[in-house]
Amino acid sequence: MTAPLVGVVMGSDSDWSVMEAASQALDEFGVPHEVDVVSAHRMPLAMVEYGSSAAARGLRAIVAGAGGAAHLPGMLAAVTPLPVIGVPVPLRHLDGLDSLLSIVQMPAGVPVATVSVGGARNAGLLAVRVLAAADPALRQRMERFQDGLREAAEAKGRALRE
Ligand code: RP5
Repeated sequence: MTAPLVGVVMGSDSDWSVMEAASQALDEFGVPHEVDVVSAHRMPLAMVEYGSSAAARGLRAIVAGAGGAAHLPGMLAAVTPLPVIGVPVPLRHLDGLDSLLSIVQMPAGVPVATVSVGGARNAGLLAVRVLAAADPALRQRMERFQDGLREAAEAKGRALRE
């Protein structure tokens, strides 16, 4: 089995229906990754251990999703030098605004790259770009993917004009 390069973690298994899209994006680009529940509030010591050992275990980026008082991405960023991409998971109340603000308003010095509410697919794609910066073959796959986006948009324009 190939060693994972990205960790996709979430505060609860109830986040999986949103976070699955990050894992799918990584699969599309053939990026080996691991998936786990790492709760900042319910298992704080395991969360610190996960973050502080991530780089030494060979991970190059972490995608972390959480909802409500969404402290997981920020706390991981506090204990790892790796790039952390935060996904605000929308819950039943407040439409994910609480999750977004909990993740995005980090103090200077401890960055979290925050995607849109529910934007797990973009988080996965951003992790691919992080890896692609030092991997020409992966960068080429990303360029082909972007070509596909452009071609699809152009085709829609053509269809409207016809
Ligand atoms: C957060 O609390 C999790 O990330 C999840 O979004 C939310 C609710 O968790 P459950 O009560 O569904 O386990 O920490």
